[in-house]
Amino acid sequence: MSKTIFVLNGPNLNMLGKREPGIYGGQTLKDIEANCVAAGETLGFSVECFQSNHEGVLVDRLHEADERAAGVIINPGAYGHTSIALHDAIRAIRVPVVEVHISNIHAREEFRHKSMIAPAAKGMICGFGPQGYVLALHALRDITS
Ligand code: CA2
Repeated sequence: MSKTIFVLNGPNLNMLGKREPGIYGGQTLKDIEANCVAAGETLGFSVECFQSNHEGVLVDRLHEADERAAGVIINPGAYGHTSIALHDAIRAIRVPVVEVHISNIHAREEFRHKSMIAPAAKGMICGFGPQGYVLALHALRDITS
C-alpha cells in the first residue's frame, strides 16, 4: 500500500493563477495539486491535497496527518509568518513536515522574511515556484524510506 502525503495550502492560495502571476506564476492551485498527485505516484505516494483560508482548520488537518499520513507538505501562506498555532501543531505531531513557499520570501518585504513554522518543520523550500512542492515530495521520499 502506498504511503499517504498531505499537501496543505493556506490562505489565498486558492487565488493562484487568477491574480499576481508576476510573483506566483500562472498555474492555478488545481494545476499544482494535479502535478503533486502525478509526481507522488512516481514516488510511490498517494497524495491528498487540501486548502483552507482558516488557521484552525489547518491545525485540524495537521492533527489528522498524525493519524493517517507519512508526511506533510505545507504552504502556510501568510500564516507562516504569524502563526504560533501552526508552529505548535507541527511540533505536536510525529510525521515530518516540509514547508514550501512558491516565492522567495527572503527577496520580498521584510515581514515575509521570518517563518514562525520553519523551526518546527523538517525543512523549508522557497523561491522555486510550484516546482517546490515536487522538490518537497522528493525530500519526503528520502526521509520516509
Ligand atoms: O510564496 C508563497 O508561497 C507564499 O506562501 C504565498 C502567500 C504569501 O503571503 C507568503 O508570504 C508567501 C500568499 C498566497 C497567495 O496570495 C495570492 C494573492 C493574490 C493573488 C494570488 C495569490
